[in-house]
Amino acid sequence: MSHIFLNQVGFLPDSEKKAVLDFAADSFEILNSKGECVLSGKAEHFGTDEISGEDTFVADFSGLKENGRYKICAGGNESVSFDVSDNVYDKLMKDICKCFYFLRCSDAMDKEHAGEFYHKPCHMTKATVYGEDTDPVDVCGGWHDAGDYGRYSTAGAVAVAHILYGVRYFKDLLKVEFDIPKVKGDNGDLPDILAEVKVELDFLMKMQRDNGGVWHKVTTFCHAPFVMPEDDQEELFLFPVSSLATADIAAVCALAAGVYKDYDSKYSEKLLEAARKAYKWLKENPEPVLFKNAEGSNTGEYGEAEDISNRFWAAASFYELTGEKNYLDDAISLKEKLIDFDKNAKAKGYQGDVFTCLGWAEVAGLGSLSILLLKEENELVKDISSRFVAEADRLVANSLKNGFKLCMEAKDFIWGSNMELLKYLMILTVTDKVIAPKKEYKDTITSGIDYLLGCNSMDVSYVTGNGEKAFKNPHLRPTAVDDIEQPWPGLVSGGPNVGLQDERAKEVPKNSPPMKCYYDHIDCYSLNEITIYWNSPLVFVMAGLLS
Ligand code: G3I
Ligand code: 9MR
Ligand code: ZN
Repeated sequence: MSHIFLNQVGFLPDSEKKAVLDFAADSFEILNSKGECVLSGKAEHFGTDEISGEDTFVADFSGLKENGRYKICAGGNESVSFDVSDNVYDKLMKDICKCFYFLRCSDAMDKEHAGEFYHKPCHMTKATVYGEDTDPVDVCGGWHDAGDYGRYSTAGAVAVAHILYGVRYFKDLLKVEFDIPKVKGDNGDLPDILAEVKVELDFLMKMQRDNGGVWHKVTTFCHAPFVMPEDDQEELFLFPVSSLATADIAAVCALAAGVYKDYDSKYSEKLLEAARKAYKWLKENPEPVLFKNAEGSNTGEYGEAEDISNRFWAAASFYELTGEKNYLDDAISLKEKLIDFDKNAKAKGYQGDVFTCLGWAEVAGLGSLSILLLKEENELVKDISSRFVAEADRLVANSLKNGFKLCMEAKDFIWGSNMELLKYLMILTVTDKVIAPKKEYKDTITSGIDYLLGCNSMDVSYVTGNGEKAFKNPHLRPTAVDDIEQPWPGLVSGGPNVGLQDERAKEVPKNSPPMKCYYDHIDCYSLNEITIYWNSPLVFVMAGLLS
């Protein structure tokens, strides 16, 4: 069967526009909604590559700038309809933000705002402190992490960070409205995005012990079966404090203190106090306290090889907030320490420069985002800037190696590959917007969004409800059991993963190319789960794209 792969949502009028064909066509035509041809051209042969498994032909129709709904036709094949408009991503933006509301835990949801996706109060019992004989603790609130019902401190901090850095870099994100309950601030209602993020911040602060250390996670001992959240009634456990969680909470609360200052000064002070307590704990505990699951427990581990990147993020975030020199000194010495660690690391969970890593494990890049917000020119700012430029150039070079102009390599197709992509798009966005604007960066971002929304050899949009062939079967417990035909819109799939790390994934044909190691099946947690920190980088990237 022949395919015309393209972004199934559509394009901004001034962006590059292309479709990728897996067949040769003498010409292609763009038809408007009346069926009239408004543009034609020839699809150029690109050839094969290492990731897509296709011999590709590229139809460039960047000249199409007029608002409207169109299709592309070539060689007797017709694409899905797509739009060209300044508002083309408005629905997507609302959807990807509203997802966090649908993932709310406890009793923070109401029928008016949740509609058919409402769930009853869940996980309201106090949590047992694992391995200790202390009183159970109230840690109600926050967002469910993903397809499972765990709540994990580092994952939560990173998701919040993507969004709040989005707010810091791109103010218009504060204008996005997505129909959630209003929350009062100092001068009227908080912007929706800050009201939603506050839900997770409130929870993250509850995860802090009196001595400043932060519990790594709160989950049942093992993953719940496929049930609604209110029916998951097993005992909740708070698993041990880690320096990873403590540093991430120090960093994100300092970041948030700066953001909420202008909207709710008392809340900002509370955040700052939590951040300072966490930082003090880090100083008192200079040795890494990493994390391993308790014997027999199978909920998310979120293990990391080092805590230096987390401490670097905390120091950088504090320096950006306070301007106090001791934090800059800390950031500089942690940077040297991380460079040393990185040099000797055997298995690296990332490609490229560690100071551009924006994931749940390596978070030094989040520290870099704080450094790049500084209004001063110092050696650290210069060094981080040049690392971002080098990484952005590496990504542009990657994009020239395949017909999809995708900035990924074969080794990026791991569990959560769509996040690998989105982290790259964040780097390109920051480099393009605040360091060294370049058309190539912008075009590579566009190609990445195109890939996510359907211009890929799976011919699928990886965002639910967005695109005619959007994936429909996320590994997401409520979706599995709620008897509603479609999942809620705006969920980002983990995406192709050559590791095929679950039973159902073994049904993917052997030796499939990286881009095709995917299956839209509810069982496929290693290919098709959703998480808060796969949605959050898309919020950042879209905010940049629309600014
Ligand atoms: O670091 C190695 C790298 O060196 C190697 O080249 C590559 C090849 O497979 O693998 C890399 O490690 C992968 C790691 O993610 C990188 O981030 C592992 O194989 C892979 O198993 C691991 O997957 C993580 C998964 O949990 C299993 O631990 C995902 O990143 C992470 O997003 C996911 O998180 C889960 C939570 O545990 C529970 N909640 C849902 C959530 C999403 O699935
Ligand atoms: O549903 C779980 C998913 O959220 C996790 O990412 C994944 C890896 O930790 O585990 C899933 O739960 C599976 C469990 O680990 C093993 N039995 C099957 C569960 C999914 O049906
Ligand atoms: Zn819950």
